[in-house]
Amino acid sequence: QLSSAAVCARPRLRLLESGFSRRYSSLPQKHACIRLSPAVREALSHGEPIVALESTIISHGMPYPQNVETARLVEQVVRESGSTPATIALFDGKIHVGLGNDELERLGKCGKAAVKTSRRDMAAVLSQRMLGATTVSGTMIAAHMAGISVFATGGIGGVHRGAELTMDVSADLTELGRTPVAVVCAGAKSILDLPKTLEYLETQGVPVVAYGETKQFPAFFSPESGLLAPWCMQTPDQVAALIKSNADLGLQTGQVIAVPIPQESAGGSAEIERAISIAIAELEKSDIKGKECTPFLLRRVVELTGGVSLTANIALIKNNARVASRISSSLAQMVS
Ligand code: PSU
Ligand code: MN
Repeated sequence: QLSSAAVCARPRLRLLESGFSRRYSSLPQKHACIRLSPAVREALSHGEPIVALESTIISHGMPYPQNVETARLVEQVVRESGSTPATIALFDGKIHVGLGNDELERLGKCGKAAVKTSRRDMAAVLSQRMLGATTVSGTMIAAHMAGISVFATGGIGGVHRGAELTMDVSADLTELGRTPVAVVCAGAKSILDLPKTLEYLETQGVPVVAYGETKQFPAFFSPESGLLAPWCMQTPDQVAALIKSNADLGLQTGQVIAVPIPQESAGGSAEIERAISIAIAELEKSDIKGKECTPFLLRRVVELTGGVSLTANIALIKNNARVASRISSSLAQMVS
């Protein structure tokens, strides 16, 4: 006696046996909820390099209009370094991979009224046809569905200070443990507990790579955190080979490629660290909880430094986009 689920599964099984899945598994047509931009579709179909970009950084990470300007600049950097940018956000019940100018503008203007969307929120935002800005975790899910394996952002979420009481651990970290996308970032902000963040990434089986002439895991605004990174690599080819080996092994884990902020943009880091301490003290006195914590801290640090942190933030994102674009180019050549 076959269950109805087994009966329904039969035609699909036949398709699998006929090689359907093997031939088409990396093409996203099978995901009806994805809408690729023409440029991204073109790049995917030719095996050309692509870099995914997140959108929470636009809606919740920076004020308008710098957020939209930065998003455009970052896309330009990706193009100039040889890859196609794919900024990801949720509009009208679809995952948009590659945004047009109007969509970027809509997202930037909407700001915090957009839903900050991590794994937990994806299905709810899509089903309710809301405007969703994807975090690192949400962007990784969408990038992987679209067949994109390199993603650039500013910083990843992590284990929050005091997590031993609050259990506030970013969904970015568990996503890195289950979704094979390389996240190129400037490490994590010292609003977080960085030693615990590295411990948690080890538990999740995520290789963390310090990129360039450094042995340390970078702390976003500062090139140094005082913590050694488990791996160090100096070239895009080395990182591309890591990503390829991970796939060859069939591992479903992502990678953190941590690029120190360029020296010339790191000047304000002492002032920024002071602002971070103040912002954390304010957070502790407030009743802000959960997913509102990170946006609150990001906003206060920008305000307290009078924009110094914003300038550094923009510089490091562009730098990460450049590195990601080169890694993606190297990977595309390696697998072609
Ligand atoms: N850290 C930053 N800038 C950001 C974020 C984190 O320095 O914009 C955003 C990213 O979208 C990240 C998310 O995925 O915040 C993590 O939020 P939470 O800590 O609530 O998991
Ligand atoms: Mn959290």
